[in-house]
Amino acid sequence: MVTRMVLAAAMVVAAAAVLVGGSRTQLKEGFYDSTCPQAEKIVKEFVKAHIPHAPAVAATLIRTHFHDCFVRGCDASVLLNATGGKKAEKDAAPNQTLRGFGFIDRIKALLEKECPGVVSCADILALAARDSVGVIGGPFWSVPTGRRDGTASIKQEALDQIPAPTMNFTTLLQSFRNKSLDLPDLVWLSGAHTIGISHCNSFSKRLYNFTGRAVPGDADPSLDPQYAATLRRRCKTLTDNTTIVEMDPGSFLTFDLSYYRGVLKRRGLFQSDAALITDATSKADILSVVNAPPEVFFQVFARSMVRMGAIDVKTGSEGEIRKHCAFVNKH
Ligand SMILES: *[C@@H]1O[C@H](CO)[C@@H](O)[C@H](O)[C@H]1NC(C)=O
Ligand SMILES: *[C@@H]1O[C@H](CO)[C@@H](O)[C@H](O)[C@H]1NC(C)=O
Ligand SMILES: *[C@@H]1O[C@H](CO)[C@@H](O)[C@H](O)[C@H]1NC(C)=O
Ligand SMILES: *[C@@H]1O[C@H](CO)[C@@H](O)[C@H](O)[C@H]1NC(C)=O
Ligand SMILES: *[C@@H]1O[C@H](CO)[C@@H](O)[C@H](O)[C@H]1NC(C)=O
Ligand SMILES: CC(=O)N[C@H]1CO[C@H](CO)[C@@H](O)[C@@H]1O
Repeated sequence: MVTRMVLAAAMVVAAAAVLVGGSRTQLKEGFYDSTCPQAEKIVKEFVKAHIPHAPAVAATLIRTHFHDCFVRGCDASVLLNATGGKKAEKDAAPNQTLRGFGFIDRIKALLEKECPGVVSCADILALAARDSVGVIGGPFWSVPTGRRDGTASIKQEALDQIPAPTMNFTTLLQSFRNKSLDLPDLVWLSGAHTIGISHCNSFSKRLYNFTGRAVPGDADPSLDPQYAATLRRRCKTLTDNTTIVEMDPGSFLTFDLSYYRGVLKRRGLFQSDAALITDATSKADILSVVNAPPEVFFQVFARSMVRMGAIDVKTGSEGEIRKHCAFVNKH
């Protein structure tokens, strides 16, 4: 019953999702149909050719798209390099492990050859994130396009606006609401943790120093003690910033429901994962989706990706179409 409601809500909202950006010029599906008809195909072919050899990049692309949208809207500001000694979003702590930049730059070069100055870096990122989910067993959905690229990228904004892995449910939901996203968006976009990896120091406080006393046994009580012990064998110290751990062990390269099964067993890696079952509505939504066919999760995930991809987008004559994704155009 709950499952059917989640699914029905997903379908209703998906139809209206592009309106999230506001009443200005909107994104639309097939924006490049006449100006660069091969655009989506070129992105998809590149992703299909390269992600199978580097599946971890799929997680990176989703995360980069997410970080982009949460700071200044989805305008590819996250892709800009620092200039003139000022640090860019790329240089902020949460962004330092985003490694999809070269990947996007290579797709951009192909598109500049095909139709110079037409396809934005922000759209390339949104399309590549979508296509990489499909390649690793997840859903395919229509991505509304027509985003324009921003011309600024400021490190401090990334530090302030990207939700931290240490946040509790209240703060997480507030950071999503600040971007016009809602509780289901928080719950289903977290599902992207079904793929990907983390450095130990992003969560090792939960293993060794949860209350700040740093005494043996000072672990996060919301983490399954057996799993905490397993993680302590991998992450041997509080400061280990080199060892890598899978977010969804055993299934971290497949887009599936096992992340949520782990969270329900109190085996989410981050406090922000554990937080999802501290709220009754969120927990009920997760339970219903975990007990439904994967297509239900695919639907709600795609719906939330479309909503996220519409955050504060620049359209029409705003911003620019960058020639190189790492640099604003010279005028
Ligand atoms: C952007 O900066 C990074 C280092 O932060 C560097 O590795 C990369 O080559 C730069 N990109 C370009 C196109 O210069
Ligand atoms: C959540 O975190 C915020 C900020 O750290 C804190 O003020 C609030 O009390 C916390 N809420 C709960 C329910 O723990
Ligand atoms: C939400 O936005 C308000 C107002 O801009 C800001 O003060 C607050 O820190 C934001 N909260 C989160 C969790 O990002
Ligand atoms: C443990 O956490 C506390 C409070 O966050 C901090 O002051 C302390 O330095 C940490 N201990 C270690 C060994 O890092
Ligand atoms: C890891 O920590 C060491 C020692 O604190 C530091 O020198 C190094 O730059 C860090 N590496 C990364 C990737 O953050
Ligand atoms: C360059 C930079 O921003 N480094 C930060 C990386 O993240 C750690 C922990 O979040 C910070 O302590 C560093 O300052």
